[in-house]
Parts: sequence; C-alpha cells; structure tokens
Amino acid sequence: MSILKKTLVSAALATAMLAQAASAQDVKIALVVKALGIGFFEAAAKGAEEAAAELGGVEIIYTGPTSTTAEGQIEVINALIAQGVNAIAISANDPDAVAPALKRAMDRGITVISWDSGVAKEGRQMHLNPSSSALIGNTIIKLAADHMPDGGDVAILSATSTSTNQNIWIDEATKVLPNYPGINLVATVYGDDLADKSYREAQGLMATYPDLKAIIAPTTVGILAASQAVTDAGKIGEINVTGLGLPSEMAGAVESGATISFAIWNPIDLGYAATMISYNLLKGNATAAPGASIPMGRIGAAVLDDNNEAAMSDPFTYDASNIEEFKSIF
Ligand code: RAM
Repeated sequence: MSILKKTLVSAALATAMLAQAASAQDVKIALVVKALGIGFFEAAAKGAEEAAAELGGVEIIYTGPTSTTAEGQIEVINALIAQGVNAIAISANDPDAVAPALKRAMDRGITVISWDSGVAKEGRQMHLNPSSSALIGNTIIKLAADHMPDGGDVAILSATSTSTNQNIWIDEATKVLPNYPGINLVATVYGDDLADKSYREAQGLMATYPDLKAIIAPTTVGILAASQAVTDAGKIGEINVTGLGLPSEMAGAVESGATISFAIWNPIDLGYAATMISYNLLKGNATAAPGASIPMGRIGAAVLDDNNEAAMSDPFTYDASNIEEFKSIF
C-alpha cells in the first residue's frame, strides 16, 4: 500500500473512531428522584454511576425537585426534554400528574421508564419495582406484629399521599391485616418525605393514640424521623418504630432500641438496574413489552408482566445482629 493510501486509511479509521467515541459519549440518562437530599436516592445514584462506568460513554444526570411534588418533577422533566437527554428514569411523586410531560418526552424519542415509585402506564415504557409489592406490604405489617405478642394499636407514617409506591404497599398491607389478629391499624398519616413534617406527624400519632405500640413507616425519611420522635418522647420500649429504612441512617435507632428491626432492598442495586434497563431500551437491545426480558447487568434480567412491570429482588431485614455490617454500605 502506498504511503498516501495508508495515510488515507488511517485518517478514515481515526475519523470513524472519533465518531464512535462522540456518539458513545452522547448517551445521557437522567435519574429523576422524588426530591434531592434523600439518602435512599443518593444511594441509587451511586448504583447508576456504577452502571454508567461499566457501560462506558454514559453520563448520569441525577436530578429532582427540592421537595416531593409532582409540579417540581414536571419542571425537571421539561428541562430534560429541552436538554435532549436520551432517557429519563423517574421515581414519581404522583402516577398521573407527571404522565403528560413524560408522554411528551417519549414523543420526542426519549426512552422513559419509572423505577421505585411508578408512573401510569401511558407515561412510561416500563416500571421497575424494587420487590413484589405484596411482599413489601406483608413485610411491613409482619415487622411490627412479630414484636407484639399481645396485639395492639399500630399506625402508618407514609411519604406523600400521592406516592405510587407507598400507596400500593399500604394497600397490600391492609389486605393482609386479617392474617394478624389483634393488630389494629388506627391511622395513616403523611410526612411527605420531609424530615420535620414526618417528625411532627409521629408526635401527633403519639398524642392522639396513647396506646400505640408501633409506628410503621414505609419510607426511609419517615422511619428515621419517627424513631427520633419516639426517642425524644422517652417512649423507647413502649413504641417500636419499623418499616423501610437505610442501615446507615437507622444504626443509632437500632442501637437505642427505638427500632427493633426494619427492612429494605439494596438501593444501590435499584439505581444500577434502572440505568441498565434505560440503556438497553434506548440502544434498542431490548423492547418493553409483556414477556420481554431486559438485561440489568450484574443483577440479571427484568422479565416484564402484562403491565410492563418487573421486580428486582426481595427486601432484607436488618436488626442488631447485622446492622454493623451494612451501615457503611447504604
Ligand atoms: C423513601 C422514598 C422511596 C422509598 C423509600 C423506601 O426514600 O419514599 O420512594 O422507596 O423511602
């Protein structure tokens, strides 16, 4: 080959490689969370970054409103559409309110999935549940009932009243309540995944229901705030705070006895899985349809049901026997 030809070939090769590198760098996946500043979502972002590093050429845009509102998320979604991201993976504050904005995103060719807290079917291509919703619903009641041999009053401290995930779990918990005779669910209140509001709601429950034996908070923000409220009220040993929490945030409560045990799935894995799914859909490696199997990297595959939903893994229970081991992880 002549020198000129060789130069031309290598120039063409270099151009092709540059083009490939440029297009690879182009993949932008937005992880939209219920609100910024929540440890659970920060752990999920770690998993998203891990997936991005594994895939190469993927930029994660971790974003969300400053408080847990659908309006705030709609603004964020509109900004992401304007920015031209390739995928939006959202944990929704309301299943319906965010759907029109997400539909607009899909109309513009953006891949849209929900994870953690779902979006109505028309507003997303698929939804990744952390675990089976029925299993989570049963788990949160069982965590309380297991430490109430004589039964008694329990109350739920949830996130927002429109939160898809908490509402499904509370529904599922209510369905299995008859399996726990003697356990009376006296109230469900909402702390909006805000630490101060959750704390005040927990105080309100203690004031209104003097015989309360457990506060069940299926939210990492709520369980932490409630354990603090119970501690500050001097009611450790009287009221057990349980539900879904992060070992890193709940270690003190377990140590003090305000919380005997609680559960959660791995939030890092959830962010990792949501990112892998988004990537495989936007690249056309998989299609979101009932029965489809979408690769989730080291987690395995998400197999979609008739609603285009899949579940990641089972929740795990933490207590004094294992919290030390996990508190530095998430
Ligand atoms: C909070 C959020 C999140 C939920 C966890 C358990 O961090 O409400 O959506 O999955 O709790």
